[in-house]
Amino acid sequence: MTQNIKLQNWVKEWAEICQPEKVYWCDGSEEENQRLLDEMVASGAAVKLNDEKRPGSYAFNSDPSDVARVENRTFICSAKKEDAGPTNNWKAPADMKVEMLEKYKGCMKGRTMYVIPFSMGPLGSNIAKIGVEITDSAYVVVNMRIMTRMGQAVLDVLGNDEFIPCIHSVGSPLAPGQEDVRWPCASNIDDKYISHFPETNEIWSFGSGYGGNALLGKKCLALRIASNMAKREGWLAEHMLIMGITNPKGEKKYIAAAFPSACGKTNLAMLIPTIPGYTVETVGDDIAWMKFDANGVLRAINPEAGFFGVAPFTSAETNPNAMHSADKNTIFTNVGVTPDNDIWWEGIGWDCPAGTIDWKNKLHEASSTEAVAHPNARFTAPANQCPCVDAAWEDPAGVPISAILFGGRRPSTVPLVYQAFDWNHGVFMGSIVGSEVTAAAIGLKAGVRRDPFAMLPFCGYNMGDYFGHWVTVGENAPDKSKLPMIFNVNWFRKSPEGKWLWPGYGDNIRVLGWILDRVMGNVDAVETPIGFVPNKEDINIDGLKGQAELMDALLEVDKNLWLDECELIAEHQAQFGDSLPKELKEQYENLKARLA
Ligand code: TSX
Ligand code: MN
Repeated sequence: MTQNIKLQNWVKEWAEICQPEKVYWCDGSEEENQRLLDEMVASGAAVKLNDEKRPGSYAFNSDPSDVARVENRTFICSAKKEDAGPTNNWKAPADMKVEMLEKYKGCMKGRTMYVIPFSMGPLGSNIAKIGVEITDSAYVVVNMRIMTRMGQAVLDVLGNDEFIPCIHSVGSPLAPGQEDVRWPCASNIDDKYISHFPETNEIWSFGSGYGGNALLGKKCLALRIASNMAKREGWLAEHMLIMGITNPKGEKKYIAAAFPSACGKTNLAMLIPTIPGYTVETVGDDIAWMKFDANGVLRAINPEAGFFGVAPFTSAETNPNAMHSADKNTIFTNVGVTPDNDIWWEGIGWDCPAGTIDWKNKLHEASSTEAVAHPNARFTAPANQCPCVDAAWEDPAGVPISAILFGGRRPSTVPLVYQAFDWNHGVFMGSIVGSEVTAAAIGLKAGVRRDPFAMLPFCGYNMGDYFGHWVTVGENAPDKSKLPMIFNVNWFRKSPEGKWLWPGYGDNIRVLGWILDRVMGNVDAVETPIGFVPNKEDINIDGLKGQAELMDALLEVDKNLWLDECELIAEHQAQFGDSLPKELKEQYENLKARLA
């Protein structure tokens, strides 16, 4: 329990609005967790998986309409529209609250209101932020228990301090005697809202029970709200993995990396090096909070406690460490369940057993072309179960960041790796991150979707101002010589015939090795108009058959393609209008001049 009057009053206030059958304060204990899971198995919402194969693990299937984040229903409710910027949906805070309060009235009838105190970041760390989520979903409770530090211990640390209030409802009240469905949610997309009030640090979510829409500590708090706090307070809240890399000499460096979705961020975070002598260890796979320490070193923490990873095509082949993270005590959502209560998904590495039930709860026929798992199916797994989790992953001081990587899927134009000339050039690099989008890309020029800093769906304020904040962080760095070096990587370059030019996966250590050598000043590089590119003999390709012949194409900087790219960059920059920092306009002009 808590003596925090503000918290007590806030919960009371929302109980009056939502009218739940009862209010339950989560203590985060093992017994509580087991009781909720047992209740969900009894109600048919969850399947308990085979205790021999998947101890402590459960499978849930969502409503077919509630399978992913809803970007067109995600709102930044700042007082001024321009503070949300051109890339966010905006509504005035008061208007949004009036509209949503109508929805929340009586929305928890017949349900339990759970109160979840949670900490993003190690409990008691001065970098950590405490939130409290109110929800009517027990599924949210058991997921938050994996993804955050949750329960009574958080209330003890909170005392009478401020917390970030997060309100969530699946928006599906039960009439007396009405039987529940397996996955309650609002049936109409226009009844879903993921709203953020950055000026008052509030999150209001309604109508969806899925992932980032409902586990409010993650994208909503640790990115959209935290990015606002970070701007105000002079630090960085980023959509980045954090990993430690040790070279054969035993020298260890940490890097942070941002990639748009479907680029294999979790795979990189847990990479198994193919060159002997290198080690990779994981601090986080999704979010980094970074601040300068007293010595002027930029240090990063992972505010999360688990992985909410995409399941399909995760396998012993592509990511054994992710597979082992999910060996036990894991929640699976929208995967197939086999007759012996194991899980299955496309690309898991073995054939689908006969009698598997698909994510829509239907028997999967061998002849069927329908997916067994939804493409956005997930595993929720505790980070401390990751075989390669870094020893410092919970260090409240964070880990020192030596390099920041950006990247995307770029079949042409962008070399395997190149390094920014300086901080502002690196900020420019982050601001033009883009990734190839296929089929659905009709109408999009060159098939590149820009996703600056991989933050397009997660920046909680004007993206132009966000670029400016990155420039300011560099300007205000206590010691500019200690700023991380910035790189762009591209594992996805193809030959004109459409063949991958780089093997990727564990072989990416060969690129990370070069990056470490650059950081330590061990290797020189070729200065090109776009940045420093490796001398091809400095990328270790020992043991890669046929790779030597591909290195020129892989590292090539084609001036004409880059001049075409400049046209696209100009268009991209134009959308930010006056909010685009002059430094980035300058970077663009400089790039064009170097290409001329
Ligand atoms: O995750 C990926 N990474 C990063 C790994 C640390 N993927 C999967 C992307 C979807 C999530 C990759 N796909 C990577 C990569 O580096 N590279 C590729 C492209 C690729 C795919 C298959 C091959 C090579 C490259 N296979 C052969 O060459 C045999
Ligand atoms: Mn992410």
